[in-house]
Amino acid sequence: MSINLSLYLVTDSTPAILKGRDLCTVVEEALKGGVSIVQYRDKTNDTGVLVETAKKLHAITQRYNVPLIINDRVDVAIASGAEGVHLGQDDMDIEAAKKLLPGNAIIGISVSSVEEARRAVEQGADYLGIGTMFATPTKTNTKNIIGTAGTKKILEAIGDMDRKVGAVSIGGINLSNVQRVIFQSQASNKGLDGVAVVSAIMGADDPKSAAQEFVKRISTLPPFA
Ligand code: TZP
Ligand code: MG
Repeated sequence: MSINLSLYLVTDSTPAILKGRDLCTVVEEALKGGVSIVQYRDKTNDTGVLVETAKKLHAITQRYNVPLIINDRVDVAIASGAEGVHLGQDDMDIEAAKKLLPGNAIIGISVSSVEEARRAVEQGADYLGIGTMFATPTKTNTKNIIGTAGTKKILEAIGDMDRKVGAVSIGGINLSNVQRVIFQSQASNKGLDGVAVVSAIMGADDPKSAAQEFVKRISTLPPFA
């Protein structure tokens, strides 16, 4: 399966972001606006709600032919029929996840250093979520703010490995900085395949038009295949 990482929506179910709106409605608006992949990220609800919500989201993403990725939870990915998982450095390792998931599952992992990135590529990650780009109120317990300079170093290192792996940047990315993020992160041998966004789409008053604006601004990016 080729994965289009160009505009990667990460969900957030907190009241500050949803502002009384329904999660599925907000995600569907973002899909109408052109997000190319969706990650269900929910750090608060219990397992039953996670599976139920993941199934609802999956029914929607399938209509847009967009993969659904589940944050942290391999079990929820399997139970909901989602296309993949996104793991953190403290979650189940990639090799263990591969044993549980179907062979064609997409596995992504968060990395913030060259060492973490090299290890993830060696273990067969399909894509890396590289961050934290900029400090963000959405996730305040981030270890490392790496900026475009740190992101570029990671891209250079994985470009040198000459393996098929996607790369998205995450953290504080919005309509005002997205083009600079892409441009300044470009290494000699690899650029970003996309950007991951939470609040600038999920928290927008009009998530569809926010996504459309992102698509316009990143449309020069080649899709990851
Ligand atoms: N991982 C690193 S930063 C972040 C995650 C999940 C949150 C990014 O949110 P926003 O609102 O796009 O800055
Ligand atoms: Mg995690």
